[in-house]
Amino acid sequence: MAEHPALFSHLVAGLRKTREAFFDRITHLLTRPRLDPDALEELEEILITADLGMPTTRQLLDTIPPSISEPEELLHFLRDQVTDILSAPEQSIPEGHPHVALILGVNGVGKTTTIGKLAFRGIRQGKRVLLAAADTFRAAAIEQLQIWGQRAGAEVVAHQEGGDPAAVVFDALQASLAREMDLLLIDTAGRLHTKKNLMEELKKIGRVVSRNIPGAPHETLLILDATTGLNAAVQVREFHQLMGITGLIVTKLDGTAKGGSLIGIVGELQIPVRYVGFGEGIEDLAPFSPPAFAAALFSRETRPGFPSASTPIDLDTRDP
Ligand SMILES: Nc1nc2c(ncn2[C@@H]2O[C@H](COP(=O)(O)OP(=O)(O)OP(=O)(O)O)[C@@H](O)[C@H]2O)c(=O)[nH]1
Ligand SMILES: [Mg+2]
Repeated sequence: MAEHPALFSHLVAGLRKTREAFFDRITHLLTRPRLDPDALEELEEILITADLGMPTTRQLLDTIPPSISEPEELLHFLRDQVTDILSAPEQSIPEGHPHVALILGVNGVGKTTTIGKLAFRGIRQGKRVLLAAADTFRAAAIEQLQIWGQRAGAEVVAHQEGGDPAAVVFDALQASLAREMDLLLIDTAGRLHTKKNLMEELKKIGRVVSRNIPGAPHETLLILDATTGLNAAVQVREFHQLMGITGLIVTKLDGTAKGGSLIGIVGELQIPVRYVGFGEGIEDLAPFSPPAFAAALFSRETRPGFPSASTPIDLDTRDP
């Protein structure tokens, strides 16, 4: 599809910092003539520093076949392994009409911005998209979502600040049925996974959704800020335990060298990444495709055998 090459080069650009801190170090390491134990030790250090975490680092190192002696071969091997790790979790998404996606995460990770981007994407695909302003807690959160709604061309259901988020969600569910929406995106207030009462509020929202639309929410998406690195794993565990996270969206990849943490988190927790965000603009979001992500990390325009930024890579285009 026409958007793929452009989107891919956008992703390559967004991952620049991670690539510099991680894969450029690996390619530097590979200027050694042979893969001796010293080189492997250095590789281990690079992977750990890049926030892949111990289990995933070990997994990668332990699977390097002894037959590999050429540095270039190692790079190909690592790229394939990273693709495999990222592809491992099951990725099935139930159909729904409207398709209801509940968006969760700790404060400031990019939930509202991501909803704006997702809405824009859906509308560009010809969908009818409704947004639910269920962050009634933070001042100006409702207005912020309304601004994103305007930018994207999506309608917004909102109540007053301080209102009951579950009541907003109820109204939005009814409206999305009545107005025959294709996609309902529910914005929620940022909350720390350690705050019990706020986490209970999420459960209540979840109950309202499932009672009003059978099979919904079709997706419960946890937003992670890539700058948090591997420390975000605890958020995934806690939110998953409570709400059953079906997918992750990793934002702010453009501002961090810690993009490698995504590999560690997926490797360890086996929850698929659905989208990645790499900028504040409405188009700075790509559906997550493991081969495209691995290729973007390892892409070397001047190096033969590596996909360049202009190589069309099939980015996944599943809904929403
Ligand atoms: N560079 C960059 N900034 C981002 C990205 N996504 C979001 N942001 C910025 O992160 C900040 C917080 O974004 P919000 O969308 O308000 O985050 P939130 O999770 O809704 O925040 P709360 O509702 O307060 O919990 C804003 O300044 C966004 O512009 C991204 O992919 N890249
Ligand atoms: Mg928000």
